[in-house]
Amino acid sequence: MVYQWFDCIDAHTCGNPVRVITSGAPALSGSNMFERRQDFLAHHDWVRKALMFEPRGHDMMSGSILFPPDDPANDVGVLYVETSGCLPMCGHGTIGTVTVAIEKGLVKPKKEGFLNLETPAGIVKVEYEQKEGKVKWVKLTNVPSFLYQQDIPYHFEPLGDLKIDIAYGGNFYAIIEVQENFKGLQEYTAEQLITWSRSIRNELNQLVSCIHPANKDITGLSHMLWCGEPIDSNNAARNAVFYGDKAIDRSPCGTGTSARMAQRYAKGLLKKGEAFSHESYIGSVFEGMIEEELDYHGYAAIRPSIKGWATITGENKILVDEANDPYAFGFQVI
Ligand code: PYC
Repeated sequence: MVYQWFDCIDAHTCGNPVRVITSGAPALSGSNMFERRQDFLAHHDWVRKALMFEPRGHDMMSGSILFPPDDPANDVGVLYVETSGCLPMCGHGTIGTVTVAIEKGLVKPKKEGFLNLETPAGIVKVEYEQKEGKVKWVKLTNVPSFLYQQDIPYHFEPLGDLKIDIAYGGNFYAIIEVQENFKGLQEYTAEQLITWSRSIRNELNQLVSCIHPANKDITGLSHMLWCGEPIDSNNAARNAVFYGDKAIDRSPCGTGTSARMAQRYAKGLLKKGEAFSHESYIGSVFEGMIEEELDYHGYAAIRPSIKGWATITGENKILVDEANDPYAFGFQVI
């Protein structure tokens, strides 16, 4: 019978939750974060469900667990946990995790203002600024990101004929730009976007096989990115990312922004060094930039950076008590 306390520090990145689990999480086997992720999913996934799902979490909940790095040249390893599973990479999760780790002294950077993170998707370099104890901003330089497939014709009732792009930015994204039969996310309710996303994602996964060119175990279209007009016309664009079964990202989504920048780069709409300020559903903003152009397994890829902020909201001591709680391992209402 599981009886386990977990210490967590709760935060949010531009509106989206990040729960950093600081004690109670299992030790994992594997020689890198991708292998540890596989071990976690195979043997310890109850921890994720207990801490992300209701009644201890909610539909948007996501978080992380920190590990010592495999390569001593790096600062820390990060496992991302959320309602939909363990993402290879999470941008808002990284910004929140770094903010918590630095402000609470969980990680001692080898060089002040810089961290090298080992994530399941690869090495992510981070810069941050701390003033009077508070981390003001975090900028991450993401894994290679690329347009995977372009202009996939797709008929969807009630919208009609659509053209959809698929791009990778640490996760695979279907991107639905404003077009004749999709007027922009501002014209629809969050409920509509969620319901449509679920069915389009299912069908696209039957039509297109998404397999990462360098890691055949990173598969599947997991996220839907709907585009629209920015609320603040100073920003380049707005997006709503659907993930899990019911969630719209409250942040502008780091891996989604990376995927969208890669898509725009491949279409000649964004150049190296050009700023890309990306708004979320609630109007919060990530600053994106193409740091590097690269040929990645035959794809015209980029290495994007994403800059944003996070703030701690509380400290949380959470109990999972199997003997006394029928919902110890959580539930979802879908
Ligand atoms: O920021 O990369 C991100 C992310 C993925 C899912 C929710 N947020």
